Amino acid sequence: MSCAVAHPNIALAKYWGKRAHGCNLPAVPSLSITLDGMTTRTVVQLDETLEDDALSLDGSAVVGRPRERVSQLLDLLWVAGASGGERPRARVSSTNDFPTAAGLASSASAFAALAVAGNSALNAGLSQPKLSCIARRVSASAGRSLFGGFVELPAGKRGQQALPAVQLAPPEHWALALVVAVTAEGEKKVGSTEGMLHTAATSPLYDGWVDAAPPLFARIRDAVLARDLARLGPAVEQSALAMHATAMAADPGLLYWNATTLRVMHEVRRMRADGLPAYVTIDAGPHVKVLTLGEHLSAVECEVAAIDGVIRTIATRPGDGARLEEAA
Ligand code: 2P0
Repeated sequence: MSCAVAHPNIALAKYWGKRAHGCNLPAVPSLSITLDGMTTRTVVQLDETLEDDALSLDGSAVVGRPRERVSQLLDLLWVAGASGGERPRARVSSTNDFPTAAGLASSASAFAALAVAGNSALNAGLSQPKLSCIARRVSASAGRSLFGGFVELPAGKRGQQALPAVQLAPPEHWALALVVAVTAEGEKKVGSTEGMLHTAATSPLYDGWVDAAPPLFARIRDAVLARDLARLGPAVEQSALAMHATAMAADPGLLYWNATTLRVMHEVRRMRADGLPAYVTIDAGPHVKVLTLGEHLSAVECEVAAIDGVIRTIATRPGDGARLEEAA
C-alpha cells in the first residue's frame, strides 16, 4: 500500500485553453503557488483480484469519467516505468480536507497525489519531473502540484510529448499568503476541461487571450522573482479577469461567479484603497482567492470573513510538493 499527499495550487498566471494537437498541452504558460492549507491524501493498493480499478472519493465509490482518468494515469505510469505485461488493477482511495470539484483545484492535488502514490505502488521508479509530465497529461494543473512553492508550466509546442512543470522558487522564497473565500457549497456546473474547450471553440475573445497570456505570464514571473507585490497583484488580477472575460464571451457564456464573488472583488478594491495590500484571483468556480503578504494575513482574513455571503475562509501559504507519506 502506498500513500501520498499533495496540495492544490492556485494559478497567479492562468492556464485556460489547450493546444489542438493532443497530449493535453496547455495553449498558454501558467504560474502557480502550491498551497499548504488544503490537502489531498491518496492511497493506492494493488489488488490482483480486481477486474477494473476501484476508486473511492471521500469515502464514496466513483465510476465514470473520474475513474477513467485514474486508470489513464496508472496506465501512463506503468508504460513509463517500462513494466511489461498487464498492469495490476488498483484500489485507489482519495480524501480531501476541502470541497471537491468546486473550483478549489481538487483535480490538481488529486492527480498529483495519485502520480506519487501510483509510482510507488507500481514500482515505476519515475523522477518528480516525469511524474509531473504524466500528471499534466491527465490534468494540466496537476503537473504543477508535484512541486512546492512557485511553479511554472510552459505552453506546449506542436509534437511535444514531455512537458513537465518546473519549480521557479521554493516555498520560503516569499512569504505570500492567500485567503480562500468559499462562496458556495456543492460542485460547480461546468468543469475546467469542458469549459476551456467550449471557450476555445466559441469565444470570439479566445485568440486575444492566447496572445495576451505570455506577456502577462512574464510580468507575473518577474514580479514573483523580485518579490514585488505592487507589480504582481495587478498582473494577477488581469490574468484572472482576462480568462473569465474570454469564458464569459463564449456561446453560451460561461459565468462561474455568483453575487458573493463580485462582492468580494469590490471589497478587496476597497481594502486596497484603505491601504491593505490585497488582490483577487478566481478559478473556474465561484470562490475568490485573495492574495496578500504573510504579515497581513490575519487582517485580510478578518475582513474577507466578514463579507456578506462568504461561507468560510481558508488561510493558506506557499506549501510543499506532492510526496509519499507513511500509510496510517
Ligand atoms: C489554472 N485552471 O491555471 C486554471 C485556471 C482553472 C482556471 O488549470 O483539462 O483541471 O484537466 O487539463 O487542470 C484547471 O484545469 O484542466 C485549471 P485539464 P485542469 O489553475
